[in-house]
Amino acid sequence: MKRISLNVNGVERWVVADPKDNLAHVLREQMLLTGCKVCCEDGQCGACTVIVDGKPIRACVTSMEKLAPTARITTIEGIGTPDSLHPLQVAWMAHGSAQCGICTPGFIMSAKTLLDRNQSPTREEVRAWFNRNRNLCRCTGYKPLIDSVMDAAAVMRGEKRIEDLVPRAKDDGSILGTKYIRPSAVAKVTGTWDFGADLALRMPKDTLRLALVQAKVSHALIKGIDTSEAEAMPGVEKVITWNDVKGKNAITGLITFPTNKGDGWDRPILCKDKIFQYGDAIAIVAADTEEHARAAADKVKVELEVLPAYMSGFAALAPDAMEIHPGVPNAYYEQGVVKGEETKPLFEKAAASVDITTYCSRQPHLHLEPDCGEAFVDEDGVLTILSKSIGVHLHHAMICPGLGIPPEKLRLIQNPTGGTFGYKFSPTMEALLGVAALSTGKPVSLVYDQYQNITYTGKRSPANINIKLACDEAGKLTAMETDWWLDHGPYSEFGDLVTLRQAQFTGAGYHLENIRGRGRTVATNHAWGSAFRAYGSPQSFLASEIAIDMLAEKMGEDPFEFRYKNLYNESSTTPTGQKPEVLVLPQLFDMIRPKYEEAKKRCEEFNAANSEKKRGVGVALGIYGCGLDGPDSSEARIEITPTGFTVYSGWEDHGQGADLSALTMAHEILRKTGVKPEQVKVVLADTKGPNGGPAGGSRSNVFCGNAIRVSAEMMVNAMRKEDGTYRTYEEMKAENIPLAYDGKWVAAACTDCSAETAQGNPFPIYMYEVFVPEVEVDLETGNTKVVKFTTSVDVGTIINKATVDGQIYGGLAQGIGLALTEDFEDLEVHNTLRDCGIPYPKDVPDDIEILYLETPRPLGPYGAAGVGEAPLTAPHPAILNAVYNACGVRVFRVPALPEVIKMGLEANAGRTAEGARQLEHQ
Ligand code: MCN
Ligand code: FES
Ligand code: FES
Repeated sequence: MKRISLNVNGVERWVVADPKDNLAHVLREQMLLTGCKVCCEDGQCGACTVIVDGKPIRACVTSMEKLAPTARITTIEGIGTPDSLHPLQVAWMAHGSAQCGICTPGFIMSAKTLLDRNQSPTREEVRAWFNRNRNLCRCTGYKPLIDSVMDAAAVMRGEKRIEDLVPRAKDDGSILGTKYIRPSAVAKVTGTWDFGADLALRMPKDTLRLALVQAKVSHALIKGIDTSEAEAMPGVEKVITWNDVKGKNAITGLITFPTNKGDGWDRPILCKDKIFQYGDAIAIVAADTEEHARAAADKVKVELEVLPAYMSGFAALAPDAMEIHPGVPNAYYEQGVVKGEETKPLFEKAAASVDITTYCSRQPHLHLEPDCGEAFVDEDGVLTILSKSIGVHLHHAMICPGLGIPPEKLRLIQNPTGGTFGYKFSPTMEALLGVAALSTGKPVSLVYDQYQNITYTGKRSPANINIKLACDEAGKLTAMETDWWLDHGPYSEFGDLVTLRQAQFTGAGYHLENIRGRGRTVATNHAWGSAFRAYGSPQSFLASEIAIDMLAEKMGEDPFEFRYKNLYNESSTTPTGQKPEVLVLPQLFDMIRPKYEEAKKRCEEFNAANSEKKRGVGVALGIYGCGLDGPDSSEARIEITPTGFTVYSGWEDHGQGADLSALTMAHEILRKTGVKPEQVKVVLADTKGPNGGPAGGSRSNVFCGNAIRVSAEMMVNAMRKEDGTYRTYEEMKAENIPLAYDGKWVAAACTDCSAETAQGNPFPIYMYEVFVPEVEVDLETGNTKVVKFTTSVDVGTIINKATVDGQIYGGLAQGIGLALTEDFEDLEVHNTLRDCGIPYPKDVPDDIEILYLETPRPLGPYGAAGVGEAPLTAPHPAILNAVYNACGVRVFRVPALPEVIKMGLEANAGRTAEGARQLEHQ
């Protein structure tokens, strides 16, 4: 320990710290300057960037002893306050650049050092700067961040006024469809938005810090757990095992399909007899500090009998594979598709057909904020769990029986959340926090490091899909056959649903009336399958959007026009036999056609001038439903207060902007009373409040939005006087009129899809998108980059323009990662953000063009659909189709790593040489 003088934000201060400790730790934990966020603790993400003597420094890898005694440190807390914001902070808010906000302070600090040196950077210079300083963002696709820096620079040069950056309400006071700023933006850009790890530092003194004892193998029997040495370690309060769990000690997946062969209670809270996957929690150590808890966790001895690990669907389906859950076959759910005529005769008389197999990877979510949470028992004896949950009511039902407490004694609240992209549709640590708080009787906190976060949270379920597609002489699709399996890891929660998604979306978008297919959900010992943005559809579209490209080629037609003539028409139904709610695909194709033609020309010109690199353009369409599948509903409540209104909604915020959305949905009706947006307060995601349903399936804008709209209408109706004016709060009270209104919205016409045929009407509303990327392939190395991305999108009426733009940019960036770099397969390799292939700024093009069609949806609030998942439905087959167009290499699996493309190039070259030889012999 050493007494160290630090100049922080212009003030000389003293700390007593370990010189070996890192600056981020000291700033956060000793000085409580939690605007310095820590996500990777490995110099990979830039979230912890602070300024030291004018340079951007990653504080997590800067030890205290490395700091010069004269070092002047600036943190986000030192560059602006809510009343006096730096131009970068205003620009960040104005462009919706703080989505989840976990990366925001780091980016702003990094950008400040650039603008302090150069007030006129080019966009490329800004991108290169962020890339060099390892600033990562998983939400925005980077483009809005560059826009923000350019605008801030213009303000600093005196060319723009800061107030001109701030989007305004329309003349009539409405904020619908504007770029109005989200209520949480000021806190996010000033570093005061307290994420779970920040909150952990602000918990009461007696809070116990938790560490997990986790499995280091993927499949084993537990023969014994010895906690004695750990219990004697310094600071340890308790070592908790399965024996301390009062309930069923299992998390239920709420299986809704009677055809599932398991009972849904296959995921232990704390493992008792068996390890099912790497990282499984075996015990929890509760201690006075995190360091003590982790040190003691290392001393828990677990005796194991290691079993063969089935790390893929291929392995788990092998005839000699043992049952991962004894008594339940590894292929535990089957889904059929039966639509229209028998397909076999149609294939026999087809003019052309293709038969391919595609494999979509175990894409990791790579949200930057590691999983974290807190729990305590409140003064009413209610166990209260704070976490990143994006389904507080859902998780309540999933974990309550396992904990063994009555439902009314459990409350879940969502913390400010640094991105989830769906992994938090599954409960992660909620039950562990609950068990620890109950068994110690003290408040607890648990914060994963990035390694735990990556290795022990759910992933996208890999799917292996065989698809056959046929067309007639006119190039019209006649039949499709599919056969697939989906590797869902060891836990069945929602496994049936993602298997059903293959039936719902493979071949979607086309007039395709005859389909036969069969798929299975397979248990393996790899990471458990959780929801991931566009849930299930990237697997489907990888198959059908490559197959249709190949069929077009067989028919000698342009892939764009071949698709165009096969799109949904007035008489079409979806693969599940549902009539599309709007017909927009032809218009989306018409809008983007000129861009496609320009792109083809650009690529031809580039290719004529270059021999070492080749460019190509691809196309794919993507569709996704808004809703949970079948019957679904949402509730909300609006209360009038002396100063305005409070909106209560279950709308969980991953970073997509639920606060602003709930405000906009309510204000659009409430504004009739003269209320301003800033007078409407929003309270979200608490099981004590209304059940909005989970923020998954791009459903919240439609479902929570409608429920809020209904509540607002009820409120306004109650406030309306006979003369058409509105009562005040005081008048409502004086007249004894209720002050709060509960709205509910139900998707009344939706029905479940059958397990045998997949036929049904699962979603009330769909989102539609067409993807046209341009790629450049290095013929020597196989290295591929996306140089431009154009997309046309219909997500109904736009509720907030900055939000929707941001959702699309961010989703496309994840699609680029999915196509080219991201994976979670090898536990030895894929365990950091960088090694899992997360795209840095240089990996995502700045040239992204979005063309909007706003077709109002009859059932959408103000005509809106959702948007979150549309951009990740099918950007990756579009990219693979572009790779083929560029260099003739067909890749059938993602990620299409350089070595895969290189192998294809070499094989093609071999084939070409062989062909030339054969010609010579003729
Ligand atoms: N929206 C809009 N106008 C429309 C449609 C939507 O302004 N016509 C806005 C909504 O008001 C909302 C956002 O777009 O702010 C997304 O709406 P919606 O598609 O209904 O999705 P949810 O609110 O239910 O959010 C979940 C969705 C999903 S399923 C994942 S996964 C996801 C996503 O959104 N994860 C995200 N977006 C994310 N964005 C960030 N930054 N971080 C994540 O983890
Ligand atoms: Fe420091 Fe990631 S670079 S937390
Ligand atoms: Fe950048 Fe979420 S806003 S990671």
